[in-house]
Amino acid sequence: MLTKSEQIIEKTEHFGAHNYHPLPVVIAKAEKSKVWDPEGKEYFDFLSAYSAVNQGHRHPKIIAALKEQADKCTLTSRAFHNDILGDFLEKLCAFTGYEMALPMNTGAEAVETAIKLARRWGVEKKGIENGKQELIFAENNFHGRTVGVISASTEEESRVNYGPYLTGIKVIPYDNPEALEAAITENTCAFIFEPIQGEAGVYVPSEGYLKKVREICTKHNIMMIADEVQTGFCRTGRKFACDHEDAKPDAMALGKALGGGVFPVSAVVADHKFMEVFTPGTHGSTFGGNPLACAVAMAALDVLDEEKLAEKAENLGKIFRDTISKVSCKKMVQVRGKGLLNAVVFEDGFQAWDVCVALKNRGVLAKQTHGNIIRFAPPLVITEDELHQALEIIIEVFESL
Ligand code: IF1
Repeated sequence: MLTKSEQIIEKTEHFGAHNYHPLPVVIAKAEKSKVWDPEGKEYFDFLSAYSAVNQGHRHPKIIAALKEQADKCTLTSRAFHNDILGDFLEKLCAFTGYEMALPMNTGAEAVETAIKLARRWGVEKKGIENGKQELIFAENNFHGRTVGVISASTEEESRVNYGPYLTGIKVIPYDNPEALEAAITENTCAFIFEPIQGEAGVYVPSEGYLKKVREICTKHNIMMIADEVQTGFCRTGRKFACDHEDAKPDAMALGKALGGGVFPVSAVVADHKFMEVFTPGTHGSTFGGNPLACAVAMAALDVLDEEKLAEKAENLGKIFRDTISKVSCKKMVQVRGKGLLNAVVFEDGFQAWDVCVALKNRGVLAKQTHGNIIRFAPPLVITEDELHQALEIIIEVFESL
């Protein structure tokens, strides 16, 4: 007899496209920093849906906002105004410190929107001939799955046989200001990058990199565009990862935790002098800015402020890295990260998958990336006590390697 979890996995694999290889665990219920499988086994969630659940699973304030809005109005499209979009945009602008916002749904759409913003700005404000625009990206980036965005990817797995790709893209080494400066031409519109590279294995650039990027972009009149989809909304111990160096981008792509783990909500924020290039009919989305998304996102932003989740991430992140760095495990090479976006790097060729399975069996859910790296990113509402409980399990598993 198959267990309930095994039956569910079998059905999902049978009817679903095989574009994922998940850990063999089924989540049926979730609350705060914990999740449960159909058999009732409890787990600490150390992935947080790749940082989309910063506010914790099913935060009561966010769920209440969802329910209240669901009883009033859920979708209007942008052909008409709705009575909550203005409030949401105002709140997002206040939270991020920008003059304007353009709402979309997923992170990849936000990045696509940023690409369109940069290309159009290049023509209309910088005088680049349409079709000649260039964008600079960093090696080992991850910005989503659309054809446009994977055109900038250096990950063979993400790109394989999906050509032809976008042109006008230059890819430079990350954490290398000289390479950025050398890649800029008169046709360059923007440098689009992650302030900490998530999928690359929580790769934190050298101190001062973000400031230098800011200086170079200003000097050469190109847009500095930060993809804060994963690093944003308090995950790294600040509201946004660029805040660590007070390096304010010209535009940010936002997503994931903007929807509080409840609803897909994304956006691009920028000041008027950039955002004004969008005119009626030149960009849009059926669902972008829908009332349900607005209500959820406003509650999600409130929770980040009210529960001081940036400070919490900063403090708990230190405890996490301090504790892990003292573990005696010969296969472990490094623990790195900022706030509660952390990764443990094992020696080359190490099969971190097996460690993730062992952690799962002990009640901690985490996922490996690039074979030998495990990301640890619990919901920011995890308590210090819960963090210590989870660390005990992680340490036991690491020491048994
Ligand atoms: C998957 C990775 C993380 C992102 C940044 C944009 C997007 C993402 C910096 C696109 C999305 C996701 C997508 C998800 C897994 C996850 C991921 F491992 F694939 F790379 F977090 F590290 N910019 N990241 O990290 O946002 O369109 O997905 O809303 O399974 O593809 P999206």
